Formats: sequence, structure tokens, C-alpha cells
Amino acid sequence: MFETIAIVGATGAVGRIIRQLLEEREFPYRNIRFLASKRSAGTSITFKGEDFLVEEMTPDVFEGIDLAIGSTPDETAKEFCPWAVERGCVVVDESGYWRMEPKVPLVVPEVNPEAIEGHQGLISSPNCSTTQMVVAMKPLHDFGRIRRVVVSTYQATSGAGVKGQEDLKAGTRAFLAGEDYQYQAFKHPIAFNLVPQIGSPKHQGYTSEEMKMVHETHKIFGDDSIRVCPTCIRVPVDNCHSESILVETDKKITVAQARELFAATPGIKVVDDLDSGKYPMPAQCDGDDAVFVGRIREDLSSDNGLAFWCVSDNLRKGAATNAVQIAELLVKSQAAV
Ligand code: A2P
Ligand code: 11C
Repeated sequence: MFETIAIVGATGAVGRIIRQLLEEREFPYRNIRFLASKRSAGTSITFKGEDFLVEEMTPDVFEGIDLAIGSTPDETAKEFCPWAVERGCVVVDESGYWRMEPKVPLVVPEVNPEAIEGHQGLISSPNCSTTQMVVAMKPLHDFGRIRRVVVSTYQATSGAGVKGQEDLKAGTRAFLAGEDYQYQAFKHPIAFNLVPQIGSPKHQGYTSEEMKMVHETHKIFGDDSIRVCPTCIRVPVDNCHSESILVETDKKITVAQARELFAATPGIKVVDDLDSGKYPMPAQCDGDDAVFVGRIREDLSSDNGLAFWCVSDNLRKGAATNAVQIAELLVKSQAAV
């Protein structure tokens, strides 16, 4: 058990869910602290029925903290992770900043739990759009070796934090009232629209969000030969990312086999009955920790292709749940020593 744990970015969209999960899952600790920016320092958070003051995150605040779970902007994580690790604190970081560092394990517990072994104080949790995809890929890859993935995402506004969610609601109200609205998190209106850019231009016409899906998938599977072609789209959905995924495998996987493989995988829920209109949808997956799959069908355009639809709560499995599961793995590995 870690004596003193902290949530860094405790006031944010993901931080709020990390708090809920630590309560729900009875994560073990003796003391808990809540850190955020100067802006929130001094405000209060109720946790397990008790009020706690939010503390400003500074280098010295990490003295005496044994485990920190962080969900902050990348630039904040760039600063605080070394502050924490230098002071002997183990960090599970949700940001994008450290993920591709060779010495930092990038972990999805259902896919590569062994990667935490030998960590050097810092463990990264992947981008939400990668996490749900690799959970769904894992049983197919183990069975038939995936050589190519074509994925289009339909990403919710909560992926852009509390401000993104506010933008969708306020932008929709303004649109309906015929008023102007100044978007805070998005460059383009998201109400009654969708935007085919998440992140910045990064590589040969692909965005940073898309390239995360390529590089993180390679790192998590330890296999750079998997070819990934992503298109990431922001849609006017409050929460839960959806993905249309086509995989091509070395060994053919039939629909029946895929359904069995998915159903036998912890963390995956299959909702797949097109005739009766049953498939995963963001509004129904909200608040659930699972990765949902449906619309499973053979690719009509290739021999060994399988297409499916995948939805998951990006704030939970895509971020908070995955980070807390990594922290649970760390507790388990301490107990095993
Ligand atoms: P704060 O609420 O004080 O700004 P979200 O992704 O929902 O926007 O949340 C981001 C989280 O990261 C919030 O808890 C936010 O705290 C925190 N954060 C942002 N910048 C800093 C910073 N410079 N130092 C510490 N925490 C930060
Ligand atoms: C989004 N996936 O939906 C992003 C948010 O690298 O953790 C998370 C970015 C990251 O906007």
C-alpha cells in the first residue's frame, strides 16, 4: 500500500472521476491529498464525506507523497513528474507528455500489464482514443495477429476537458437562440457541426491526435510493424468516444470467432444485434468502465478484414479508470515483493 496518495489535477474533468473511482474501488491509502493550480488552491473537495482543501501544486508539495495520479495539461505534467519522482513519489501520468519516452512504460492493464515491471518512478497512461482501440485489438491480435488497422474516431467534447463540455452546451444554446458564442476549447463551432482536426498538424497531413494512435499502439503492443491509418474527428457528443475500426489479420477471424474472442475478454462488453437495433452508443456507455463493441462484420473489400464499432467512456476507461487500474497493479506488485 502507498501511505500517502495524491490526485494531481483533482479539479479537472478526469480528476473528478479519479476521485469517484478511488471511492468506488476502495483504493488503499492512509492519507489523501488533492492538488491543482493556484487558481483552485484553497477551494474545497468532498471525498468520502469529508471536506479537503485543494492545494497548489509546487515542487515541495510532493515531499511525503508516495503515489500521485496525474491528469493535467501536458506542459504541467512536463514540470511536475520530475519534481515528484525526484522526491521518491511514484507517478501514474495521464498526460501525453511522457508517453513515448523509452524509459517510461505506457500501460493498458488488459493489454500489457507486464510493462510496469522495472518502472523508474513514472508510468504513463495512453491517450483515450488509443486505449479503447488497443483493448479491442488485443484478443484479435492474440488470435490472428493484426497487421493493419484503419480507424475513424468520433470523439466527444469531454476529451477537451471541462471547457470542451461547456462549449458544447453553451454553443448549442447560443446556436438555437441565434446568438454568437465565443468557443473556449475549440477553434471551430462544435454545436451542430463536426471537426476533422484534433490536436495540431504533426506528420504528413496527420494530426498529433492521429499520430498518438499510431505510436502508442506500437509501443503498447511492442510491435512497430502494425500499420495504423487513423482519422480523428470531434463530434457534438458530451462524453464517450466512438470508433469505426477495420483490422486486417494474418489469420482470418470470422464474425462468430470475433464475437467469442471479444466476449471472453475481461473489460470488453459485446452489444451486437443489428436486427433488433442493438449496438453501443455514447449515451448508453457513459459512466461505464468497459470498452463496448458491436456492428461486428467481415470486411467486404479484403480477405482477412474484420470491421466493428467500438465505444468507451473516454473520461473513465480512456483516462481515469486506466490510470487507477495502473495504480492498482502497482499496489499488487508491492504486495508480491
Ligand atoms: P485548475 O482547476 O486549478 O485549473 P481539465 O482537463 O478538465 O481542464 O483539467 C485540468 C486539471 O489540471 C485541473 O485540475 C487543473 O487545475 C489542473 N492544472 C492545470 N494547470 C495546472 C498547473 N499549472 N498546476 C497544477 N494543476 C494544473
Ligand atoms: C481528445 N484524446 O479527445 C484527446 C484528449 O493525449 O491524453 C486527451 C489527450 C491526451 O481531445
